[in-house]
Amino acid sequence: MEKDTKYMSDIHLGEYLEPYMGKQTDADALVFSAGRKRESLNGIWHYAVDQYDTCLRQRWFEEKYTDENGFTLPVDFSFDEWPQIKLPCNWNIVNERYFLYEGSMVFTRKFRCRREGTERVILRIGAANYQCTVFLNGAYMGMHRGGSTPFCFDITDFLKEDEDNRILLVADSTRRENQVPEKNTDWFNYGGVYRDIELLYVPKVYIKDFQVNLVPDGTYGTIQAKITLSEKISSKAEMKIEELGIRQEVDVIDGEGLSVIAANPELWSPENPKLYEAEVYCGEDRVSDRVGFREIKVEQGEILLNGKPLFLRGVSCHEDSVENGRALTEEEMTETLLLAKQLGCNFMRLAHYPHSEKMARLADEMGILLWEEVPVYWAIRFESEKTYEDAVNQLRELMRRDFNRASVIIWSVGNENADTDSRLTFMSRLAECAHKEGGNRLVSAACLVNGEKNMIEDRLEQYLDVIGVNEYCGWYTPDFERLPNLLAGSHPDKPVIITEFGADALPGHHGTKMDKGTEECQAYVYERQLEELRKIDYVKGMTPWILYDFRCPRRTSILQNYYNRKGLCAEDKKYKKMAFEILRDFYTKM
Ligand code: GCB
Repeated sequence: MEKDTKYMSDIHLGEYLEPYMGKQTDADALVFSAGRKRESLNGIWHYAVDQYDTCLRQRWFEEKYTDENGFTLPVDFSFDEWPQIKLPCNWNIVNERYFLYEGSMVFTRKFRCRREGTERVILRIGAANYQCTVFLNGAYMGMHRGGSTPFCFDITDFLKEDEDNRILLVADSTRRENQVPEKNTDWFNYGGVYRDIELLYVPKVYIKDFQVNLVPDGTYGTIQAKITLSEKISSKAEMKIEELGIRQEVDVIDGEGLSVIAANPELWSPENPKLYEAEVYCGEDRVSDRVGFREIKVEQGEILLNGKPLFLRGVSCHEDSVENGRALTEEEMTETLLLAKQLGCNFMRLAHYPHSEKMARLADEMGILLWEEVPVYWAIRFESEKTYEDAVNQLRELMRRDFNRASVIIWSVGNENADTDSRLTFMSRLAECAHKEGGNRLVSAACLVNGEKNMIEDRLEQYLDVIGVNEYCGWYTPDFERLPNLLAGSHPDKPVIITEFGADALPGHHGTKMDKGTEECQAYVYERQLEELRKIDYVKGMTPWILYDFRCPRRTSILQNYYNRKGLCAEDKKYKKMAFEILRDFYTKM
């Protein structure tokens, strides 16, 4: 990028974003982070609303206070005098004035960094919605697209030792046409840097990625470990799982090492979520992870976990809280998982974007199987290659982040997308990528029903292992008789998960089962749905919509008050609607 700032001309540039776009970080830049020396940059930052993107137009990050001749320049920022905010967070919730703000917000702070010897320093940001540009000490590090996945930059060469470093982030939550998701969704567009901001300290040559899993060959007797180094060198690594007596030397050739080890781990399952500490040593580096070993597959219409048929007693869930928006605390995540357990669930659908990586870690610990999804939601630009690159990168970042999570058994490549040719090409490519890079998981998508034929029929099915079906009989489709007809008239050759059904109910609002918006009406929809779904052999799971009410700008009726009210619980996650008990009863008697 050109350095020189022309104060008067820069602000008039229409294409001011262009120069930033060329330096986009992606899944390949992610650095394995578990078990590493790290330092948190969470905490107090200074911030300013930057509605017109002046920081990027005028390059505030260069912090130029005088010109070449020493004349004082006018500046439109005061980094260290700006108000303070505690990151990570969603600004919409932290300050009521920004509740509906969508656009850029600039965040900055100073930090000191104590690097030892030749250590390198990687900046890792857990998530920033949607676009985030990153600057350090006046230099542009790069940008990231995608509002829910982590990203990394090696910032070593720009760091100052023993003095303050200035970091500056511009998080831009603008909804745009060419993004994933698009402009229109059914959830709240929370802005901000809302997951952990950290520095990872790594040796000069480091372990870039470590993937470990049970080999899915039906023997449950082999573990596989894949080690990727930051450089294409040859070396030796060691993989240890003390509890299993494993200490295995791994040959690393051209930066890659693969080891296949005979072992008999206790298998991970919801009933027995057994985890082991796995460590890798290579040169000066060491990483570790708590991992479970399990096998998932589909055979003859059954979903098999560790060889045994499984019914997925699930529920869908958004990442949303009254107090914290999408920046859930670990306590809130635990509360959500416990709520699902109370409901009798062994499975959750984390809709419609990657939830926090902590959620998957907690699910590993607590024994809840997961469906994870990328926000290829409703209508996006399926014909655009740029949009595809964005979508596939988000998928790859998610898969890389959660590769070692035993709980994650399904990658979903999207939700409710009309069955057009361009969508088929787009999403089949995503499914292929998930099969190739996603480890031992099933690939799915939440598909629409063919309404005209009233059939489960979508051309994408041929690329999926399990078919997700969203149907709203009794709600959006008022005629309930369509449900038995739909189920009886469809002959899918793969297991089906009913990924959505449901109805809105305002907590505490009562009436008859015919009164929309009452708890009785929602409960009735659940009763009728369960009565029909239980009879169908090919239905191997369900994730009704949804565990708790969540904020949604589209929902403006008096009963909704900007909330999607299809929750089984109210937005406080405490109040349980009548339908909660109906589903709980169904699941616990199964
Ligand atoms: C759907 C969507 C989900 C919505 C839900 C609803 O089919 O997949 O994102 O929130 O319906 O409540 O309308």
